[in-house]
Amino acid sequence: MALERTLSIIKPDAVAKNVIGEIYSRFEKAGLKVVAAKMKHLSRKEAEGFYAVHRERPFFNALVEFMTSGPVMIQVLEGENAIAKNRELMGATNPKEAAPGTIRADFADSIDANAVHGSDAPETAAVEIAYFFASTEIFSR
Ligand code: RTP
Ligand code: MG
Repeated sequence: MALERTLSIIKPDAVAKNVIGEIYSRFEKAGLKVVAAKMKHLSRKEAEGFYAVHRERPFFNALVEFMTSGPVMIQVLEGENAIAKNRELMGATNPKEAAPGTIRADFADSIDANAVHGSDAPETAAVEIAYFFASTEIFSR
């Protein structure tokens, strides 16, 4: 098993619901460590750049609108199998399909307002982490 890093974002809906701590607690209980974190209100440009892979998708505008609607909490998680482990904790993209006990099942309202983001592969994790954090802002433990 590999020690990995992944980028996690607590989206505006979950920040507004005041569940940052509850979500961090799930990361910690699963053995994931928060090794970098910042709260930020994304500009349109930042959100568009972050989700550039989805540029041509029909939901792109709604996604950017939503991601810029309020502050987000951005963190790097580190641990064994961090990428898959985080995706497991998050649950399916659509909260209606998310397994009971997952973050999206418990805190998400819709496929747009779905509480969290998590990198989906080692390559995207590396790009997404570098998008928000300088290496001096990450504290491996
Ligand atoms: P994320 O990137 O945010 O972690 O979510 P994900 O991997 O589970 O889903 P992805 O396919 O990467 O889509 C990114 C975000 O776009 C919104 N979406 N809307 N209306 C739709 O059909 C639709 N599909 C995706 C979701 O908010 C999703 O998190
Ligand atoms: Mg994705």
